[in-house]
Amino acid sequence: MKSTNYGFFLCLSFILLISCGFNQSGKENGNQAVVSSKTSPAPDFNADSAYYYIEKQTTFGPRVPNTAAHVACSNYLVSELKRFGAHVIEQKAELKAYNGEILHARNIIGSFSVTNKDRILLFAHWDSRPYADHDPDEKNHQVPISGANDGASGVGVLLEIARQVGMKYPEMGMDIILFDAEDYGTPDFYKGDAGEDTWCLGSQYWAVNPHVKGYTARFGILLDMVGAKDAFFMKEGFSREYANRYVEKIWQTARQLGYGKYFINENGGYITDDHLYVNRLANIPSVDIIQMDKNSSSGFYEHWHTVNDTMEYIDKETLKAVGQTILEVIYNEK
Ligand code: AHN
Ligand code: ZN
Repeated sequence: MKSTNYGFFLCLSFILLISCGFNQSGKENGNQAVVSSKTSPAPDFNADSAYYYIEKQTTFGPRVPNTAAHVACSNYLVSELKRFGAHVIEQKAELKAYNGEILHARNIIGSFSVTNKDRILLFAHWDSRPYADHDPDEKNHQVPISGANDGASGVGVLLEIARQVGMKYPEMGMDIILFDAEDYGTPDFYKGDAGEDTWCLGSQYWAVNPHVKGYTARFGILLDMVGAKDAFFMKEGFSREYANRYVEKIWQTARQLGYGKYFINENGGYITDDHLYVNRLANIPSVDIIQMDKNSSSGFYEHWHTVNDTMEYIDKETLKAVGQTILEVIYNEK
């Protein structure tokens, strides 16, 4: 009698074990596989949290160098990174703009596992453009932009990644760099003689003056304009040229997570962005995740460099697709 009872319970627990195992093995959603959190070491990216960080940045007003809003926002970004447990360095630099103006710039570097030699670098620009020079209304061309997508979206996603990394460290060391003075490039209306390389001043400075002597990373990922509804990211040209292995890894990871409608499996054009200088001057193979659209008049998303680059057009699903893909890449790198 006793032995039959044991047999029954043994059998029952075996059935329970098996059914639990099936529940954990990831479900199918249409034909897009959804990777279960149980099969991946990556934490869940919280898009509400990223959205909040984006909105918060815009409340300071346009983050244009040499303004009070710019200083206030940089203090906020530094304090958030510290709150998440990062070791933070503020790299101050006086940078010359296209018109000769001196910009009081700050690159903000947040590091996790500083003694680990195997590192991943994530970056975005945190300043916003002083001119809406692509606005359909010419009266707006001198108006600074809110830059919810152009600037704040990449930073918001990186802050949420920093929060997650602070709670559970990946195997790799990690640095997040928020570059300044990316978007102070020569405006279309400028009649004077502008020099070369007037965009990406903060990253150009950092790439030749890294925050740590001899700094390097296995690879880098730049997030630029990653928050628009129905955004799509093509494989950018310089990224393919310098870091194709990582382009493939990122786009494949996104597909596996079911985000193939955002990460299009097609080649896009070449864009001068912060990653170009990190690739060329710092020799770190870096990928730009950026919304380019060769069918739009600007070459980018609809509200690029207009007064309408506001929170209204920021979409949490896009933030989730980008943030979860990056977390997946980071936590599976050994
Ligand atoms: C050029 O227009 C050459 N580069 C633009 C890069 C950029 C501007 N990213 C955000 N705003
Ligand atoms: Zn811009």
